[in-house]
Amino acid sequence: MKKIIFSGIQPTGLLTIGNYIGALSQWKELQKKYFCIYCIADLHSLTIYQKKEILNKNILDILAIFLACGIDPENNILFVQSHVPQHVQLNWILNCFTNFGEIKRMTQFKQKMSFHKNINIGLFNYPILMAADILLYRTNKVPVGKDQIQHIELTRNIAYRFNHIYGNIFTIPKKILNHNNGSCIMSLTNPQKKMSKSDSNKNSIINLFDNDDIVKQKIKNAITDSDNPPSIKYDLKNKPGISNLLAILANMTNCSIEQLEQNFKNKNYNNLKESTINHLCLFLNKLRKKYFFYRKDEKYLKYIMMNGSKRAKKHANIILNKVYNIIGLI
Ligand code: AQP
Repeated sequence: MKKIIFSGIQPTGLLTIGNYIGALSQWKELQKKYFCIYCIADLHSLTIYQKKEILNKNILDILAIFLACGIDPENNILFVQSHVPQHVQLNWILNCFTNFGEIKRMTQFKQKMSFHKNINIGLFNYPILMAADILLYRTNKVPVGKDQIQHIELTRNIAYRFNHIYGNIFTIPKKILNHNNGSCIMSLTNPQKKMSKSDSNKNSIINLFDNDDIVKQKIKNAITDSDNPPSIKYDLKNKPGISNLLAILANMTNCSIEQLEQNFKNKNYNNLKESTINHLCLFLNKLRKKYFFYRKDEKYLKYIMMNGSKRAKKHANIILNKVYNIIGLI
C-alpha cells in the first residue's frame, strides 16, 4: 500500500511563486510515489479576516491552480477543509491533549503576534488544528518548509501523548523537507523575509497571475547588493537578494544552483535578472493557460470539491470513530 502524504494551502490570496516552488511543484512529484491528500485550508485562513466574496473566489482559483499544476484529483484526494467537519471535531479533542506551555512556545505564533495588533485565539490554536488535519488521515509524511518544522514536532508530541494513554491510534507523521532543504523563497523587497501571498507590498511577491510587464518590473526592482565587482553566488547570509534570485531561477530551469553560479561567472546582476524574468514569464504564461482552461469550468471544480470531501470524510471517519470510542464518547 502507498504511504500517505498530507499537505494544504490557505486560500489567503493569489498564490505566489513561493507557494508554487515550496509546495505545488513538489506535490506534483510526490503523487507519483504516495497517496496524497491535499487540502485547501479555508478554516486556517480565517485566523485573519477574509472578505466573503474574495474567500469564495480564492478557493475556486486555488483548486484550478492545483489542476493546472498537474495534480490528479482521481488518484489523490483534493478537498476543502471546511467540507470535512471531522477536522474541527478532532481539533477539540486534541486541544485537550495539548499543554498551554507548548503552544505558547510556537515561534510562528510569536512572530505573527508581533505583526498583528488584535491577535485571535484561532491563530493560537492553529497548530492544533494542523495536528488534527494530519492525524485524521494516518499521514506518514508531511512536506514542509523550515518554518513548519516546529508544528510537525508538536503534532508528533500530541500523537505520542495520546497513543501513550490509549494505544496506537495515531500514526506518527514524519516531515519531508521541501527543495533546498526547506528554505523559502524570500520577499523581493526584503530578502530577510519570506515571500507571502498576504504581504501588503505587492512588489515583494511574484504571484502566479502577474503578467510579463509586472514580472519584469518586480524583478528589475528586486533588492540585490552593492558588491563590486558583482558576484553571483549563493550565500544566504551575505547575499540574500542574489541567493533568492538564484533559487527562483534554479527552480524555473531545473538547473542546480552550482550550475547557475558557473553560468553567471563574470556576469552582472542585470544578466541574472534578465534570465530570471525570461524563465519566469515563460513558466507563468504556460501555467496560466492551463489555469484558465480549468477555472472556466466551475461545474467540474464543484464536482471535484464534492467528490474530494466525500472521500476525505470516509478516511477521516475511521480515525475519528476510533478516537471517540477509545476515550469513551459513545
Ligand atoms: N516563500 C515561500 N517559499 C517556499 N515555500 C512557501 N510556501 C509558502 N510561502 C513559501 C509553502 O506554501 C505552502 C502553503 O502555504 P500556506 O498558504 O498554507 O501558508 P504560508 O506558508 O503562510 O503561505 P503564505 O504564502 O506565506 O501565506 P500567508 O501570507 O497567508 O501567511 C506551504 O507548504 C508553505 O511551506
